[in-house]
Amino acid sequence: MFEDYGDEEEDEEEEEDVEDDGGGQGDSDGEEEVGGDDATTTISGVLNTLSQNVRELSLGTCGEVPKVVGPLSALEFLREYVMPGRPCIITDAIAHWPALQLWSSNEYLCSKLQHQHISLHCTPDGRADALVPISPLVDDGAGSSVVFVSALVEQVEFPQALERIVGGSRCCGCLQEDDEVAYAQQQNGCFKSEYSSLASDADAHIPWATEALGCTPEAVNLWIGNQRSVTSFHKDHYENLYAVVTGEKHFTLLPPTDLHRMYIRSYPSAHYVRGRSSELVIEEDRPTAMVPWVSVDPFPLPLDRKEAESKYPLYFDGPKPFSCTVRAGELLYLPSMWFHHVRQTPDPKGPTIALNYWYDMQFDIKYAYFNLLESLAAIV
Ligand SMILES: O=C(O)CCC(=O)C(=O)O
Repeated sequence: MFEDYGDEEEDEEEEEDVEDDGGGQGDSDGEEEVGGDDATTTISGVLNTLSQNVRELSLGTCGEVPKVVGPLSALEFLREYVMPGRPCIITDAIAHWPALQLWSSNEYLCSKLQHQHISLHCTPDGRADALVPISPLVDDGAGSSVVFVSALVEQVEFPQALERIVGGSRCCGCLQEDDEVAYAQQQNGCFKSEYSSLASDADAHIPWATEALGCTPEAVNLWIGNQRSVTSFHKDHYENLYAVVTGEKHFTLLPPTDLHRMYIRSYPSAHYVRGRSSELVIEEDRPTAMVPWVSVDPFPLPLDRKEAESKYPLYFDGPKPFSCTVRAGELLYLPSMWFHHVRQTPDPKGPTIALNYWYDMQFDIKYAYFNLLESLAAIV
């Protein structure tokens, strides 16, 4: 996720270009009108019109993600979903996986992965790769600033990792609000490496998707989390087939044509480290690096809601996002470049477990249009 918005140099260049054009981010007064109404004469008006047209012509305006019975034929998948870039939930596509029965048993998982070390992503509150306000060490009068923080990744033997994820290390066996949150979410094709002993429980690829997309997956990732693990809004340069095996995942989705509603800004990058009492503390990256990231949190705390609405009106006052819950046994097709924010509800007996297949996207004319959009959105 981290590198999805391009490298720093490119972003610095983009910002310089914006300044050269005389337009600052968030300054719509500088926009030039060319005559006619706002929907066709200002950049933000044109972007809103594009987003609305795409909904009306292709995606639908109700914000629902269609559910279809699988497995799909390669042709139907390509024609109905991949080419128009429309998400869908496919039922009955993974019903044959032994994982659907086996992975709701923590004992089974621990026996298969008894001595296996896995990468565990640790945060104080479940928000990895997310924006966090920090207070300066010295009060310079500027108040707090916001940094982009990555999780601390620890190598832990699977049985201990699972215990930390589900909160079993507590005497009552349940997670407390002030516990740190552990999320197994290594995104480097970990299913084939860290979890190779589970390989026979699920397919190595989704056959009709492989046929439609003309390649095997670039990465297959396993996700094991709890109700406090949240993935902040971002997009990926992959076609994503996301299978839920236990529990439920709640997706909030926006199409690439809503980019201007995401308020992408550059933030200093930071990471969590262990402090003196082994608590997680934020350390800014040195040398300083800036990460372009979506500013919008779609679910602010009730106390912060008003402020969020006034800072990000294009998001909160605009068309509602597409949202869906993907249940155990279902497969979500998440088209490349769609913004997604993910929450989860665990299985009553254990964590939420999902397996996702990232297929390379086509870097074609749609991608070129998206880059154009990115440049335009930076001006408004
Ligand atoms: O399941 C999650 O927490 C995030 C999934 C995601 O971002 C992805 O599959 O690209």
